[in-house]
Amino acid sequence: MSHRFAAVDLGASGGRVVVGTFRDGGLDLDVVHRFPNEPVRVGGTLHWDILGLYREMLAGLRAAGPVDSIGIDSWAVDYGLLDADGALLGNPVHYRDSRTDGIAAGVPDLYPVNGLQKLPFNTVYQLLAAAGTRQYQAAATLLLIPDLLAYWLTGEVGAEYTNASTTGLLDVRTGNWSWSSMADLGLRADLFPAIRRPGDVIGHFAGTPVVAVGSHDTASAVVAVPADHHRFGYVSSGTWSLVGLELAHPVLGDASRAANFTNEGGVDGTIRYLRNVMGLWPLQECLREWGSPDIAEVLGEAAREPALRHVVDLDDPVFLPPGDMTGRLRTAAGLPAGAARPVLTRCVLDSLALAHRRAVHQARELAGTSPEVLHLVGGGARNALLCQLTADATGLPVLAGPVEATALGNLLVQARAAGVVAGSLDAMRALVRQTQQIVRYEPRGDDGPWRAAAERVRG
Ligand code: LRH
Repeated sequence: MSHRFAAVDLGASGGRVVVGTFRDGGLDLDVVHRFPNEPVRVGGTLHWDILGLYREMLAGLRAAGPVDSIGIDSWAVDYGLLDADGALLGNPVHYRDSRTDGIAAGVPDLYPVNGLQKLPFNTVYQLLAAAGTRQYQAAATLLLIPDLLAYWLTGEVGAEYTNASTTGLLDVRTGNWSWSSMADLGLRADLFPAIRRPGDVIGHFAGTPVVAVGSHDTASAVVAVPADHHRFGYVSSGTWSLVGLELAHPVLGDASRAANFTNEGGVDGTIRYLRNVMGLWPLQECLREWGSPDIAEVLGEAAREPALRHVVDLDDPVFLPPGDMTGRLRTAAGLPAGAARPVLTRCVLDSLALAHRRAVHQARELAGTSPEVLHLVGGGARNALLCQLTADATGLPVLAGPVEATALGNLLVQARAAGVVAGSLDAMRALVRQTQQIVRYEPRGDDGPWRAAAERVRG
């Protein structure tokens, strides 16, 4: 007897619809539809093309054919506003838009309540930036992106917990909206629908159940980390690198706040204790400037460059917005205008490995646990140079894969809700280990050059 589920997985640079077939204890993945996610600048504001994404999602679901259920995940923090008739009020704004510049600095510390790192684009700051607009005043409901798409499929509103935990308005201690934070900030509490949990049935689309999953893509990716014990760290590697640990309880102390570590809600009441590292975004932007050359060729050139010659602090917010990434990298690294493609690529990858190192070291200190391995999941697991450099920089073996961790985590939560796979996170991870390809990278060389580079970058 086999069961098929469809995962809709939207990343900042592209989306996919993946069918997972569970049969005789095995699991096959089939990416039935891929599509680009291209933001659109209108009237000076950077938007998501949400209707285009919805159209592609429908095309993917058609290509998937009959399935037992559908689950949707996407990047975090962004939202659409509905009016009282349920119509979308304007296109969702992209978290890389400049409307939130400078907002976070003026907001009182919410860390003891939300446990969230201060990223300029957290939903709470976006809402404060939007609070004076007529759109905000006219809104009846706020839906995060996967909840918005699920609403269009089913007509049901709600706020999935893992993604709600990235808004800055969820109380990490209770797992429910922090009405007091909303009141303190003067934000409209009536916009926020009830919280739903991964595994809940949201509604139906053409007779097929739509099931809440870890709708924050990173939450789904962490479900599919193929760990066989609890002493592991992870890097969910894509446009961002989300680097951290899985914990049973949040870490809310001053040192954690100062290091800007976040306590995001995970599946099954876990805490995703992590930091956002700039990830492959700077490289993606360079590739766009270079006219999308063959990535294997670009990485091959970079691998032949000397290590750690040019490093920058990739955590610097200067790298957040789109456009002229090569220029910003050259300025930060002190490179001449003519700096060649291999030099810049190597600079980004060495710097990213260095940022992984820093986040892993900090997580270890702040949470007081020592990971024995680092699981690197997501698209970055295909990048052998990045995986090796991350092993070298952190001094930990890197277990790379699965590449489609996010879609897998989405599928596993659906399969569990349907009673097709066993209940615990450990059991789901065992299935990932048995069915997916994992590549191991051992750390090479000594720590000295990495330590020196880390000092150069951070002073
Ligand atoms: C990764 C991600 C990350 C968020 C960012 C906005 O796709 O969801 O976890 O911080 O996008």
